[in-house]
Amino acid sequence: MSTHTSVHYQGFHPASAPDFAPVPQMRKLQLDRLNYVVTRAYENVSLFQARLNSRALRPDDIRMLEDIRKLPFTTKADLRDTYPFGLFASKMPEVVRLHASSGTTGKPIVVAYTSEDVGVWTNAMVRCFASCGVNQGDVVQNAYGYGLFTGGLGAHYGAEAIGATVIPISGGNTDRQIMVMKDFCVTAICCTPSYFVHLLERAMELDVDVHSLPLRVGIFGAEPWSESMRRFIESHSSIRAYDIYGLSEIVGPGVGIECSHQNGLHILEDHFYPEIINPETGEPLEEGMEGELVLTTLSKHAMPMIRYRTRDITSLIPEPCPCGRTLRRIRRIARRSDDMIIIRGVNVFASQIEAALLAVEGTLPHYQIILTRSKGLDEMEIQVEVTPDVFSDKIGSMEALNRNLVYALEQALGLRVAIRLVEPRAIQRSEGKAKRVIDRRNMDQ
Ligand code: DLL
Repeated sequence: MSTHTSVHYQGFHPASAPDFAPVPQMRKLQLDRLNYVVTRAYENVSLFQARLNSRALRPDDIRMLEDIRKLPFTTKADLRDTYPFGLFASKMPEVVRLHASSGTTGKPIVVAYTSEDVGVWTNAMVRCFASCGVNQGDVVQNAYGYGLFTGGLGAHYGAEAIGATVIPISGGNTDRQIMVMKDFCVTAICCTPSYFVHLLERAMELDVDVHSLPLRVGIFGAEPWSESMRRFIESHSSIRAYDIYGLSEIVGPGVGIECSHQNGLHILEDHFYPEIINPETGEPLEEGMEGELVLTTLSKHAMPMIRYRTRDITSLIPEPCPCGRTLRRIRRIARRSDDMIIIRGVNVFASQIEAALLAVEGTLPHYQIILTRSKGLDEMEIQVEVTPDVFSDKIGSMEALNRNLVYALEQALGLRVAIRLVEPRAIQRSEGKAKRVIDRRNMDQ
């Protein structure tokens, strides 16, 4: 019999100990690591050194955590301007891995890892899997893309390190994914939420009853998704759908993860220090207020990121989480500060549209927002797929659904928009991040 009294936290793994560290201990660790990373960046990254010098700042001016606010922000433009290796703090022989993110315009951004950094990332991902109840004995189908995208290898290393059996299937080849899911007794899947919805629909077409499979956990991220999407996924399968957050510039997946309470994402803040700022002024916001997430890497070597402006909009949740983790939580990321659509003077986000659409019975979570410009005026049309029942029913039910949707969207957006109901499968499926907005405004002038 054990002489220890053991506290049983759900989803605990030995690597998860920092998740439950007392807050003062965590703050001390963060300050120590911040001092190290600022010194390292100052000594090795000329852009950072020049910026500190121009503010007459030295690394030892950082005496407490709040002093982080004195430091300059880093932006995506900095990564582009110094492409490819300008922000590296390690010499190439120490770099064991490069990843890149394509972005929507221009050159990709390149990110680097030493072997210690790969260790940090793996540690973060092990804790993410543990938090979602994935452990040794699980069979993990990793359908995030392998390659320059961080999703595939990030999830792979974490799943393998926790002792699960990993199936490195990558994205795509949907019929084979379903065969593997069934034949290999998969218990957990990692992919984008939009791709999982596609897998569910294809399984149905192939007469595979997903409810009867051992699949019980989904770890979904890399794109915004809504609570309504979670309800759709959880009711069309027997899984619990967890939100995972991350970005290449910081590490990849594993910056934040939900726990069994599925109410906000814990930031692995011994590695990634979060702040929320007003995106217009750059001023820090009080806990609980919504703004732009700014992250500082505390333990990476090859590419320390100091006060990186993610453009992701969220807020810190002030209340402690009932799971016992002391790591602070952010609310799910529903939008980015740079993906706002302005239509006739009204600000609109794709996530608001998704939530409104899915609240109306008869629609499927496949939709696209088409922006056009006619005679100098911006127009928005939302194309949304309807269920086969609605589609094959009388014209009357399509018209009624259209009216309901126009009303639901008007309530949600404060704007009357055109809706086009399309047949199931009319909207192209993606294997990774879904493309929700098609902007033809500059083509139609
Ligand atoms: O998407 C890393 C990742 C892979 C995260 C797999 C989760 C799972 P990037 O391609 O650099 O990296 O894109 C990062 O995607 O700034 C967010 O805008 C968005 N994003 C990532 N996760 C979420 C999420 C990966 N859970 C950008 N919810 C980020 C909403 C997300 N948006």
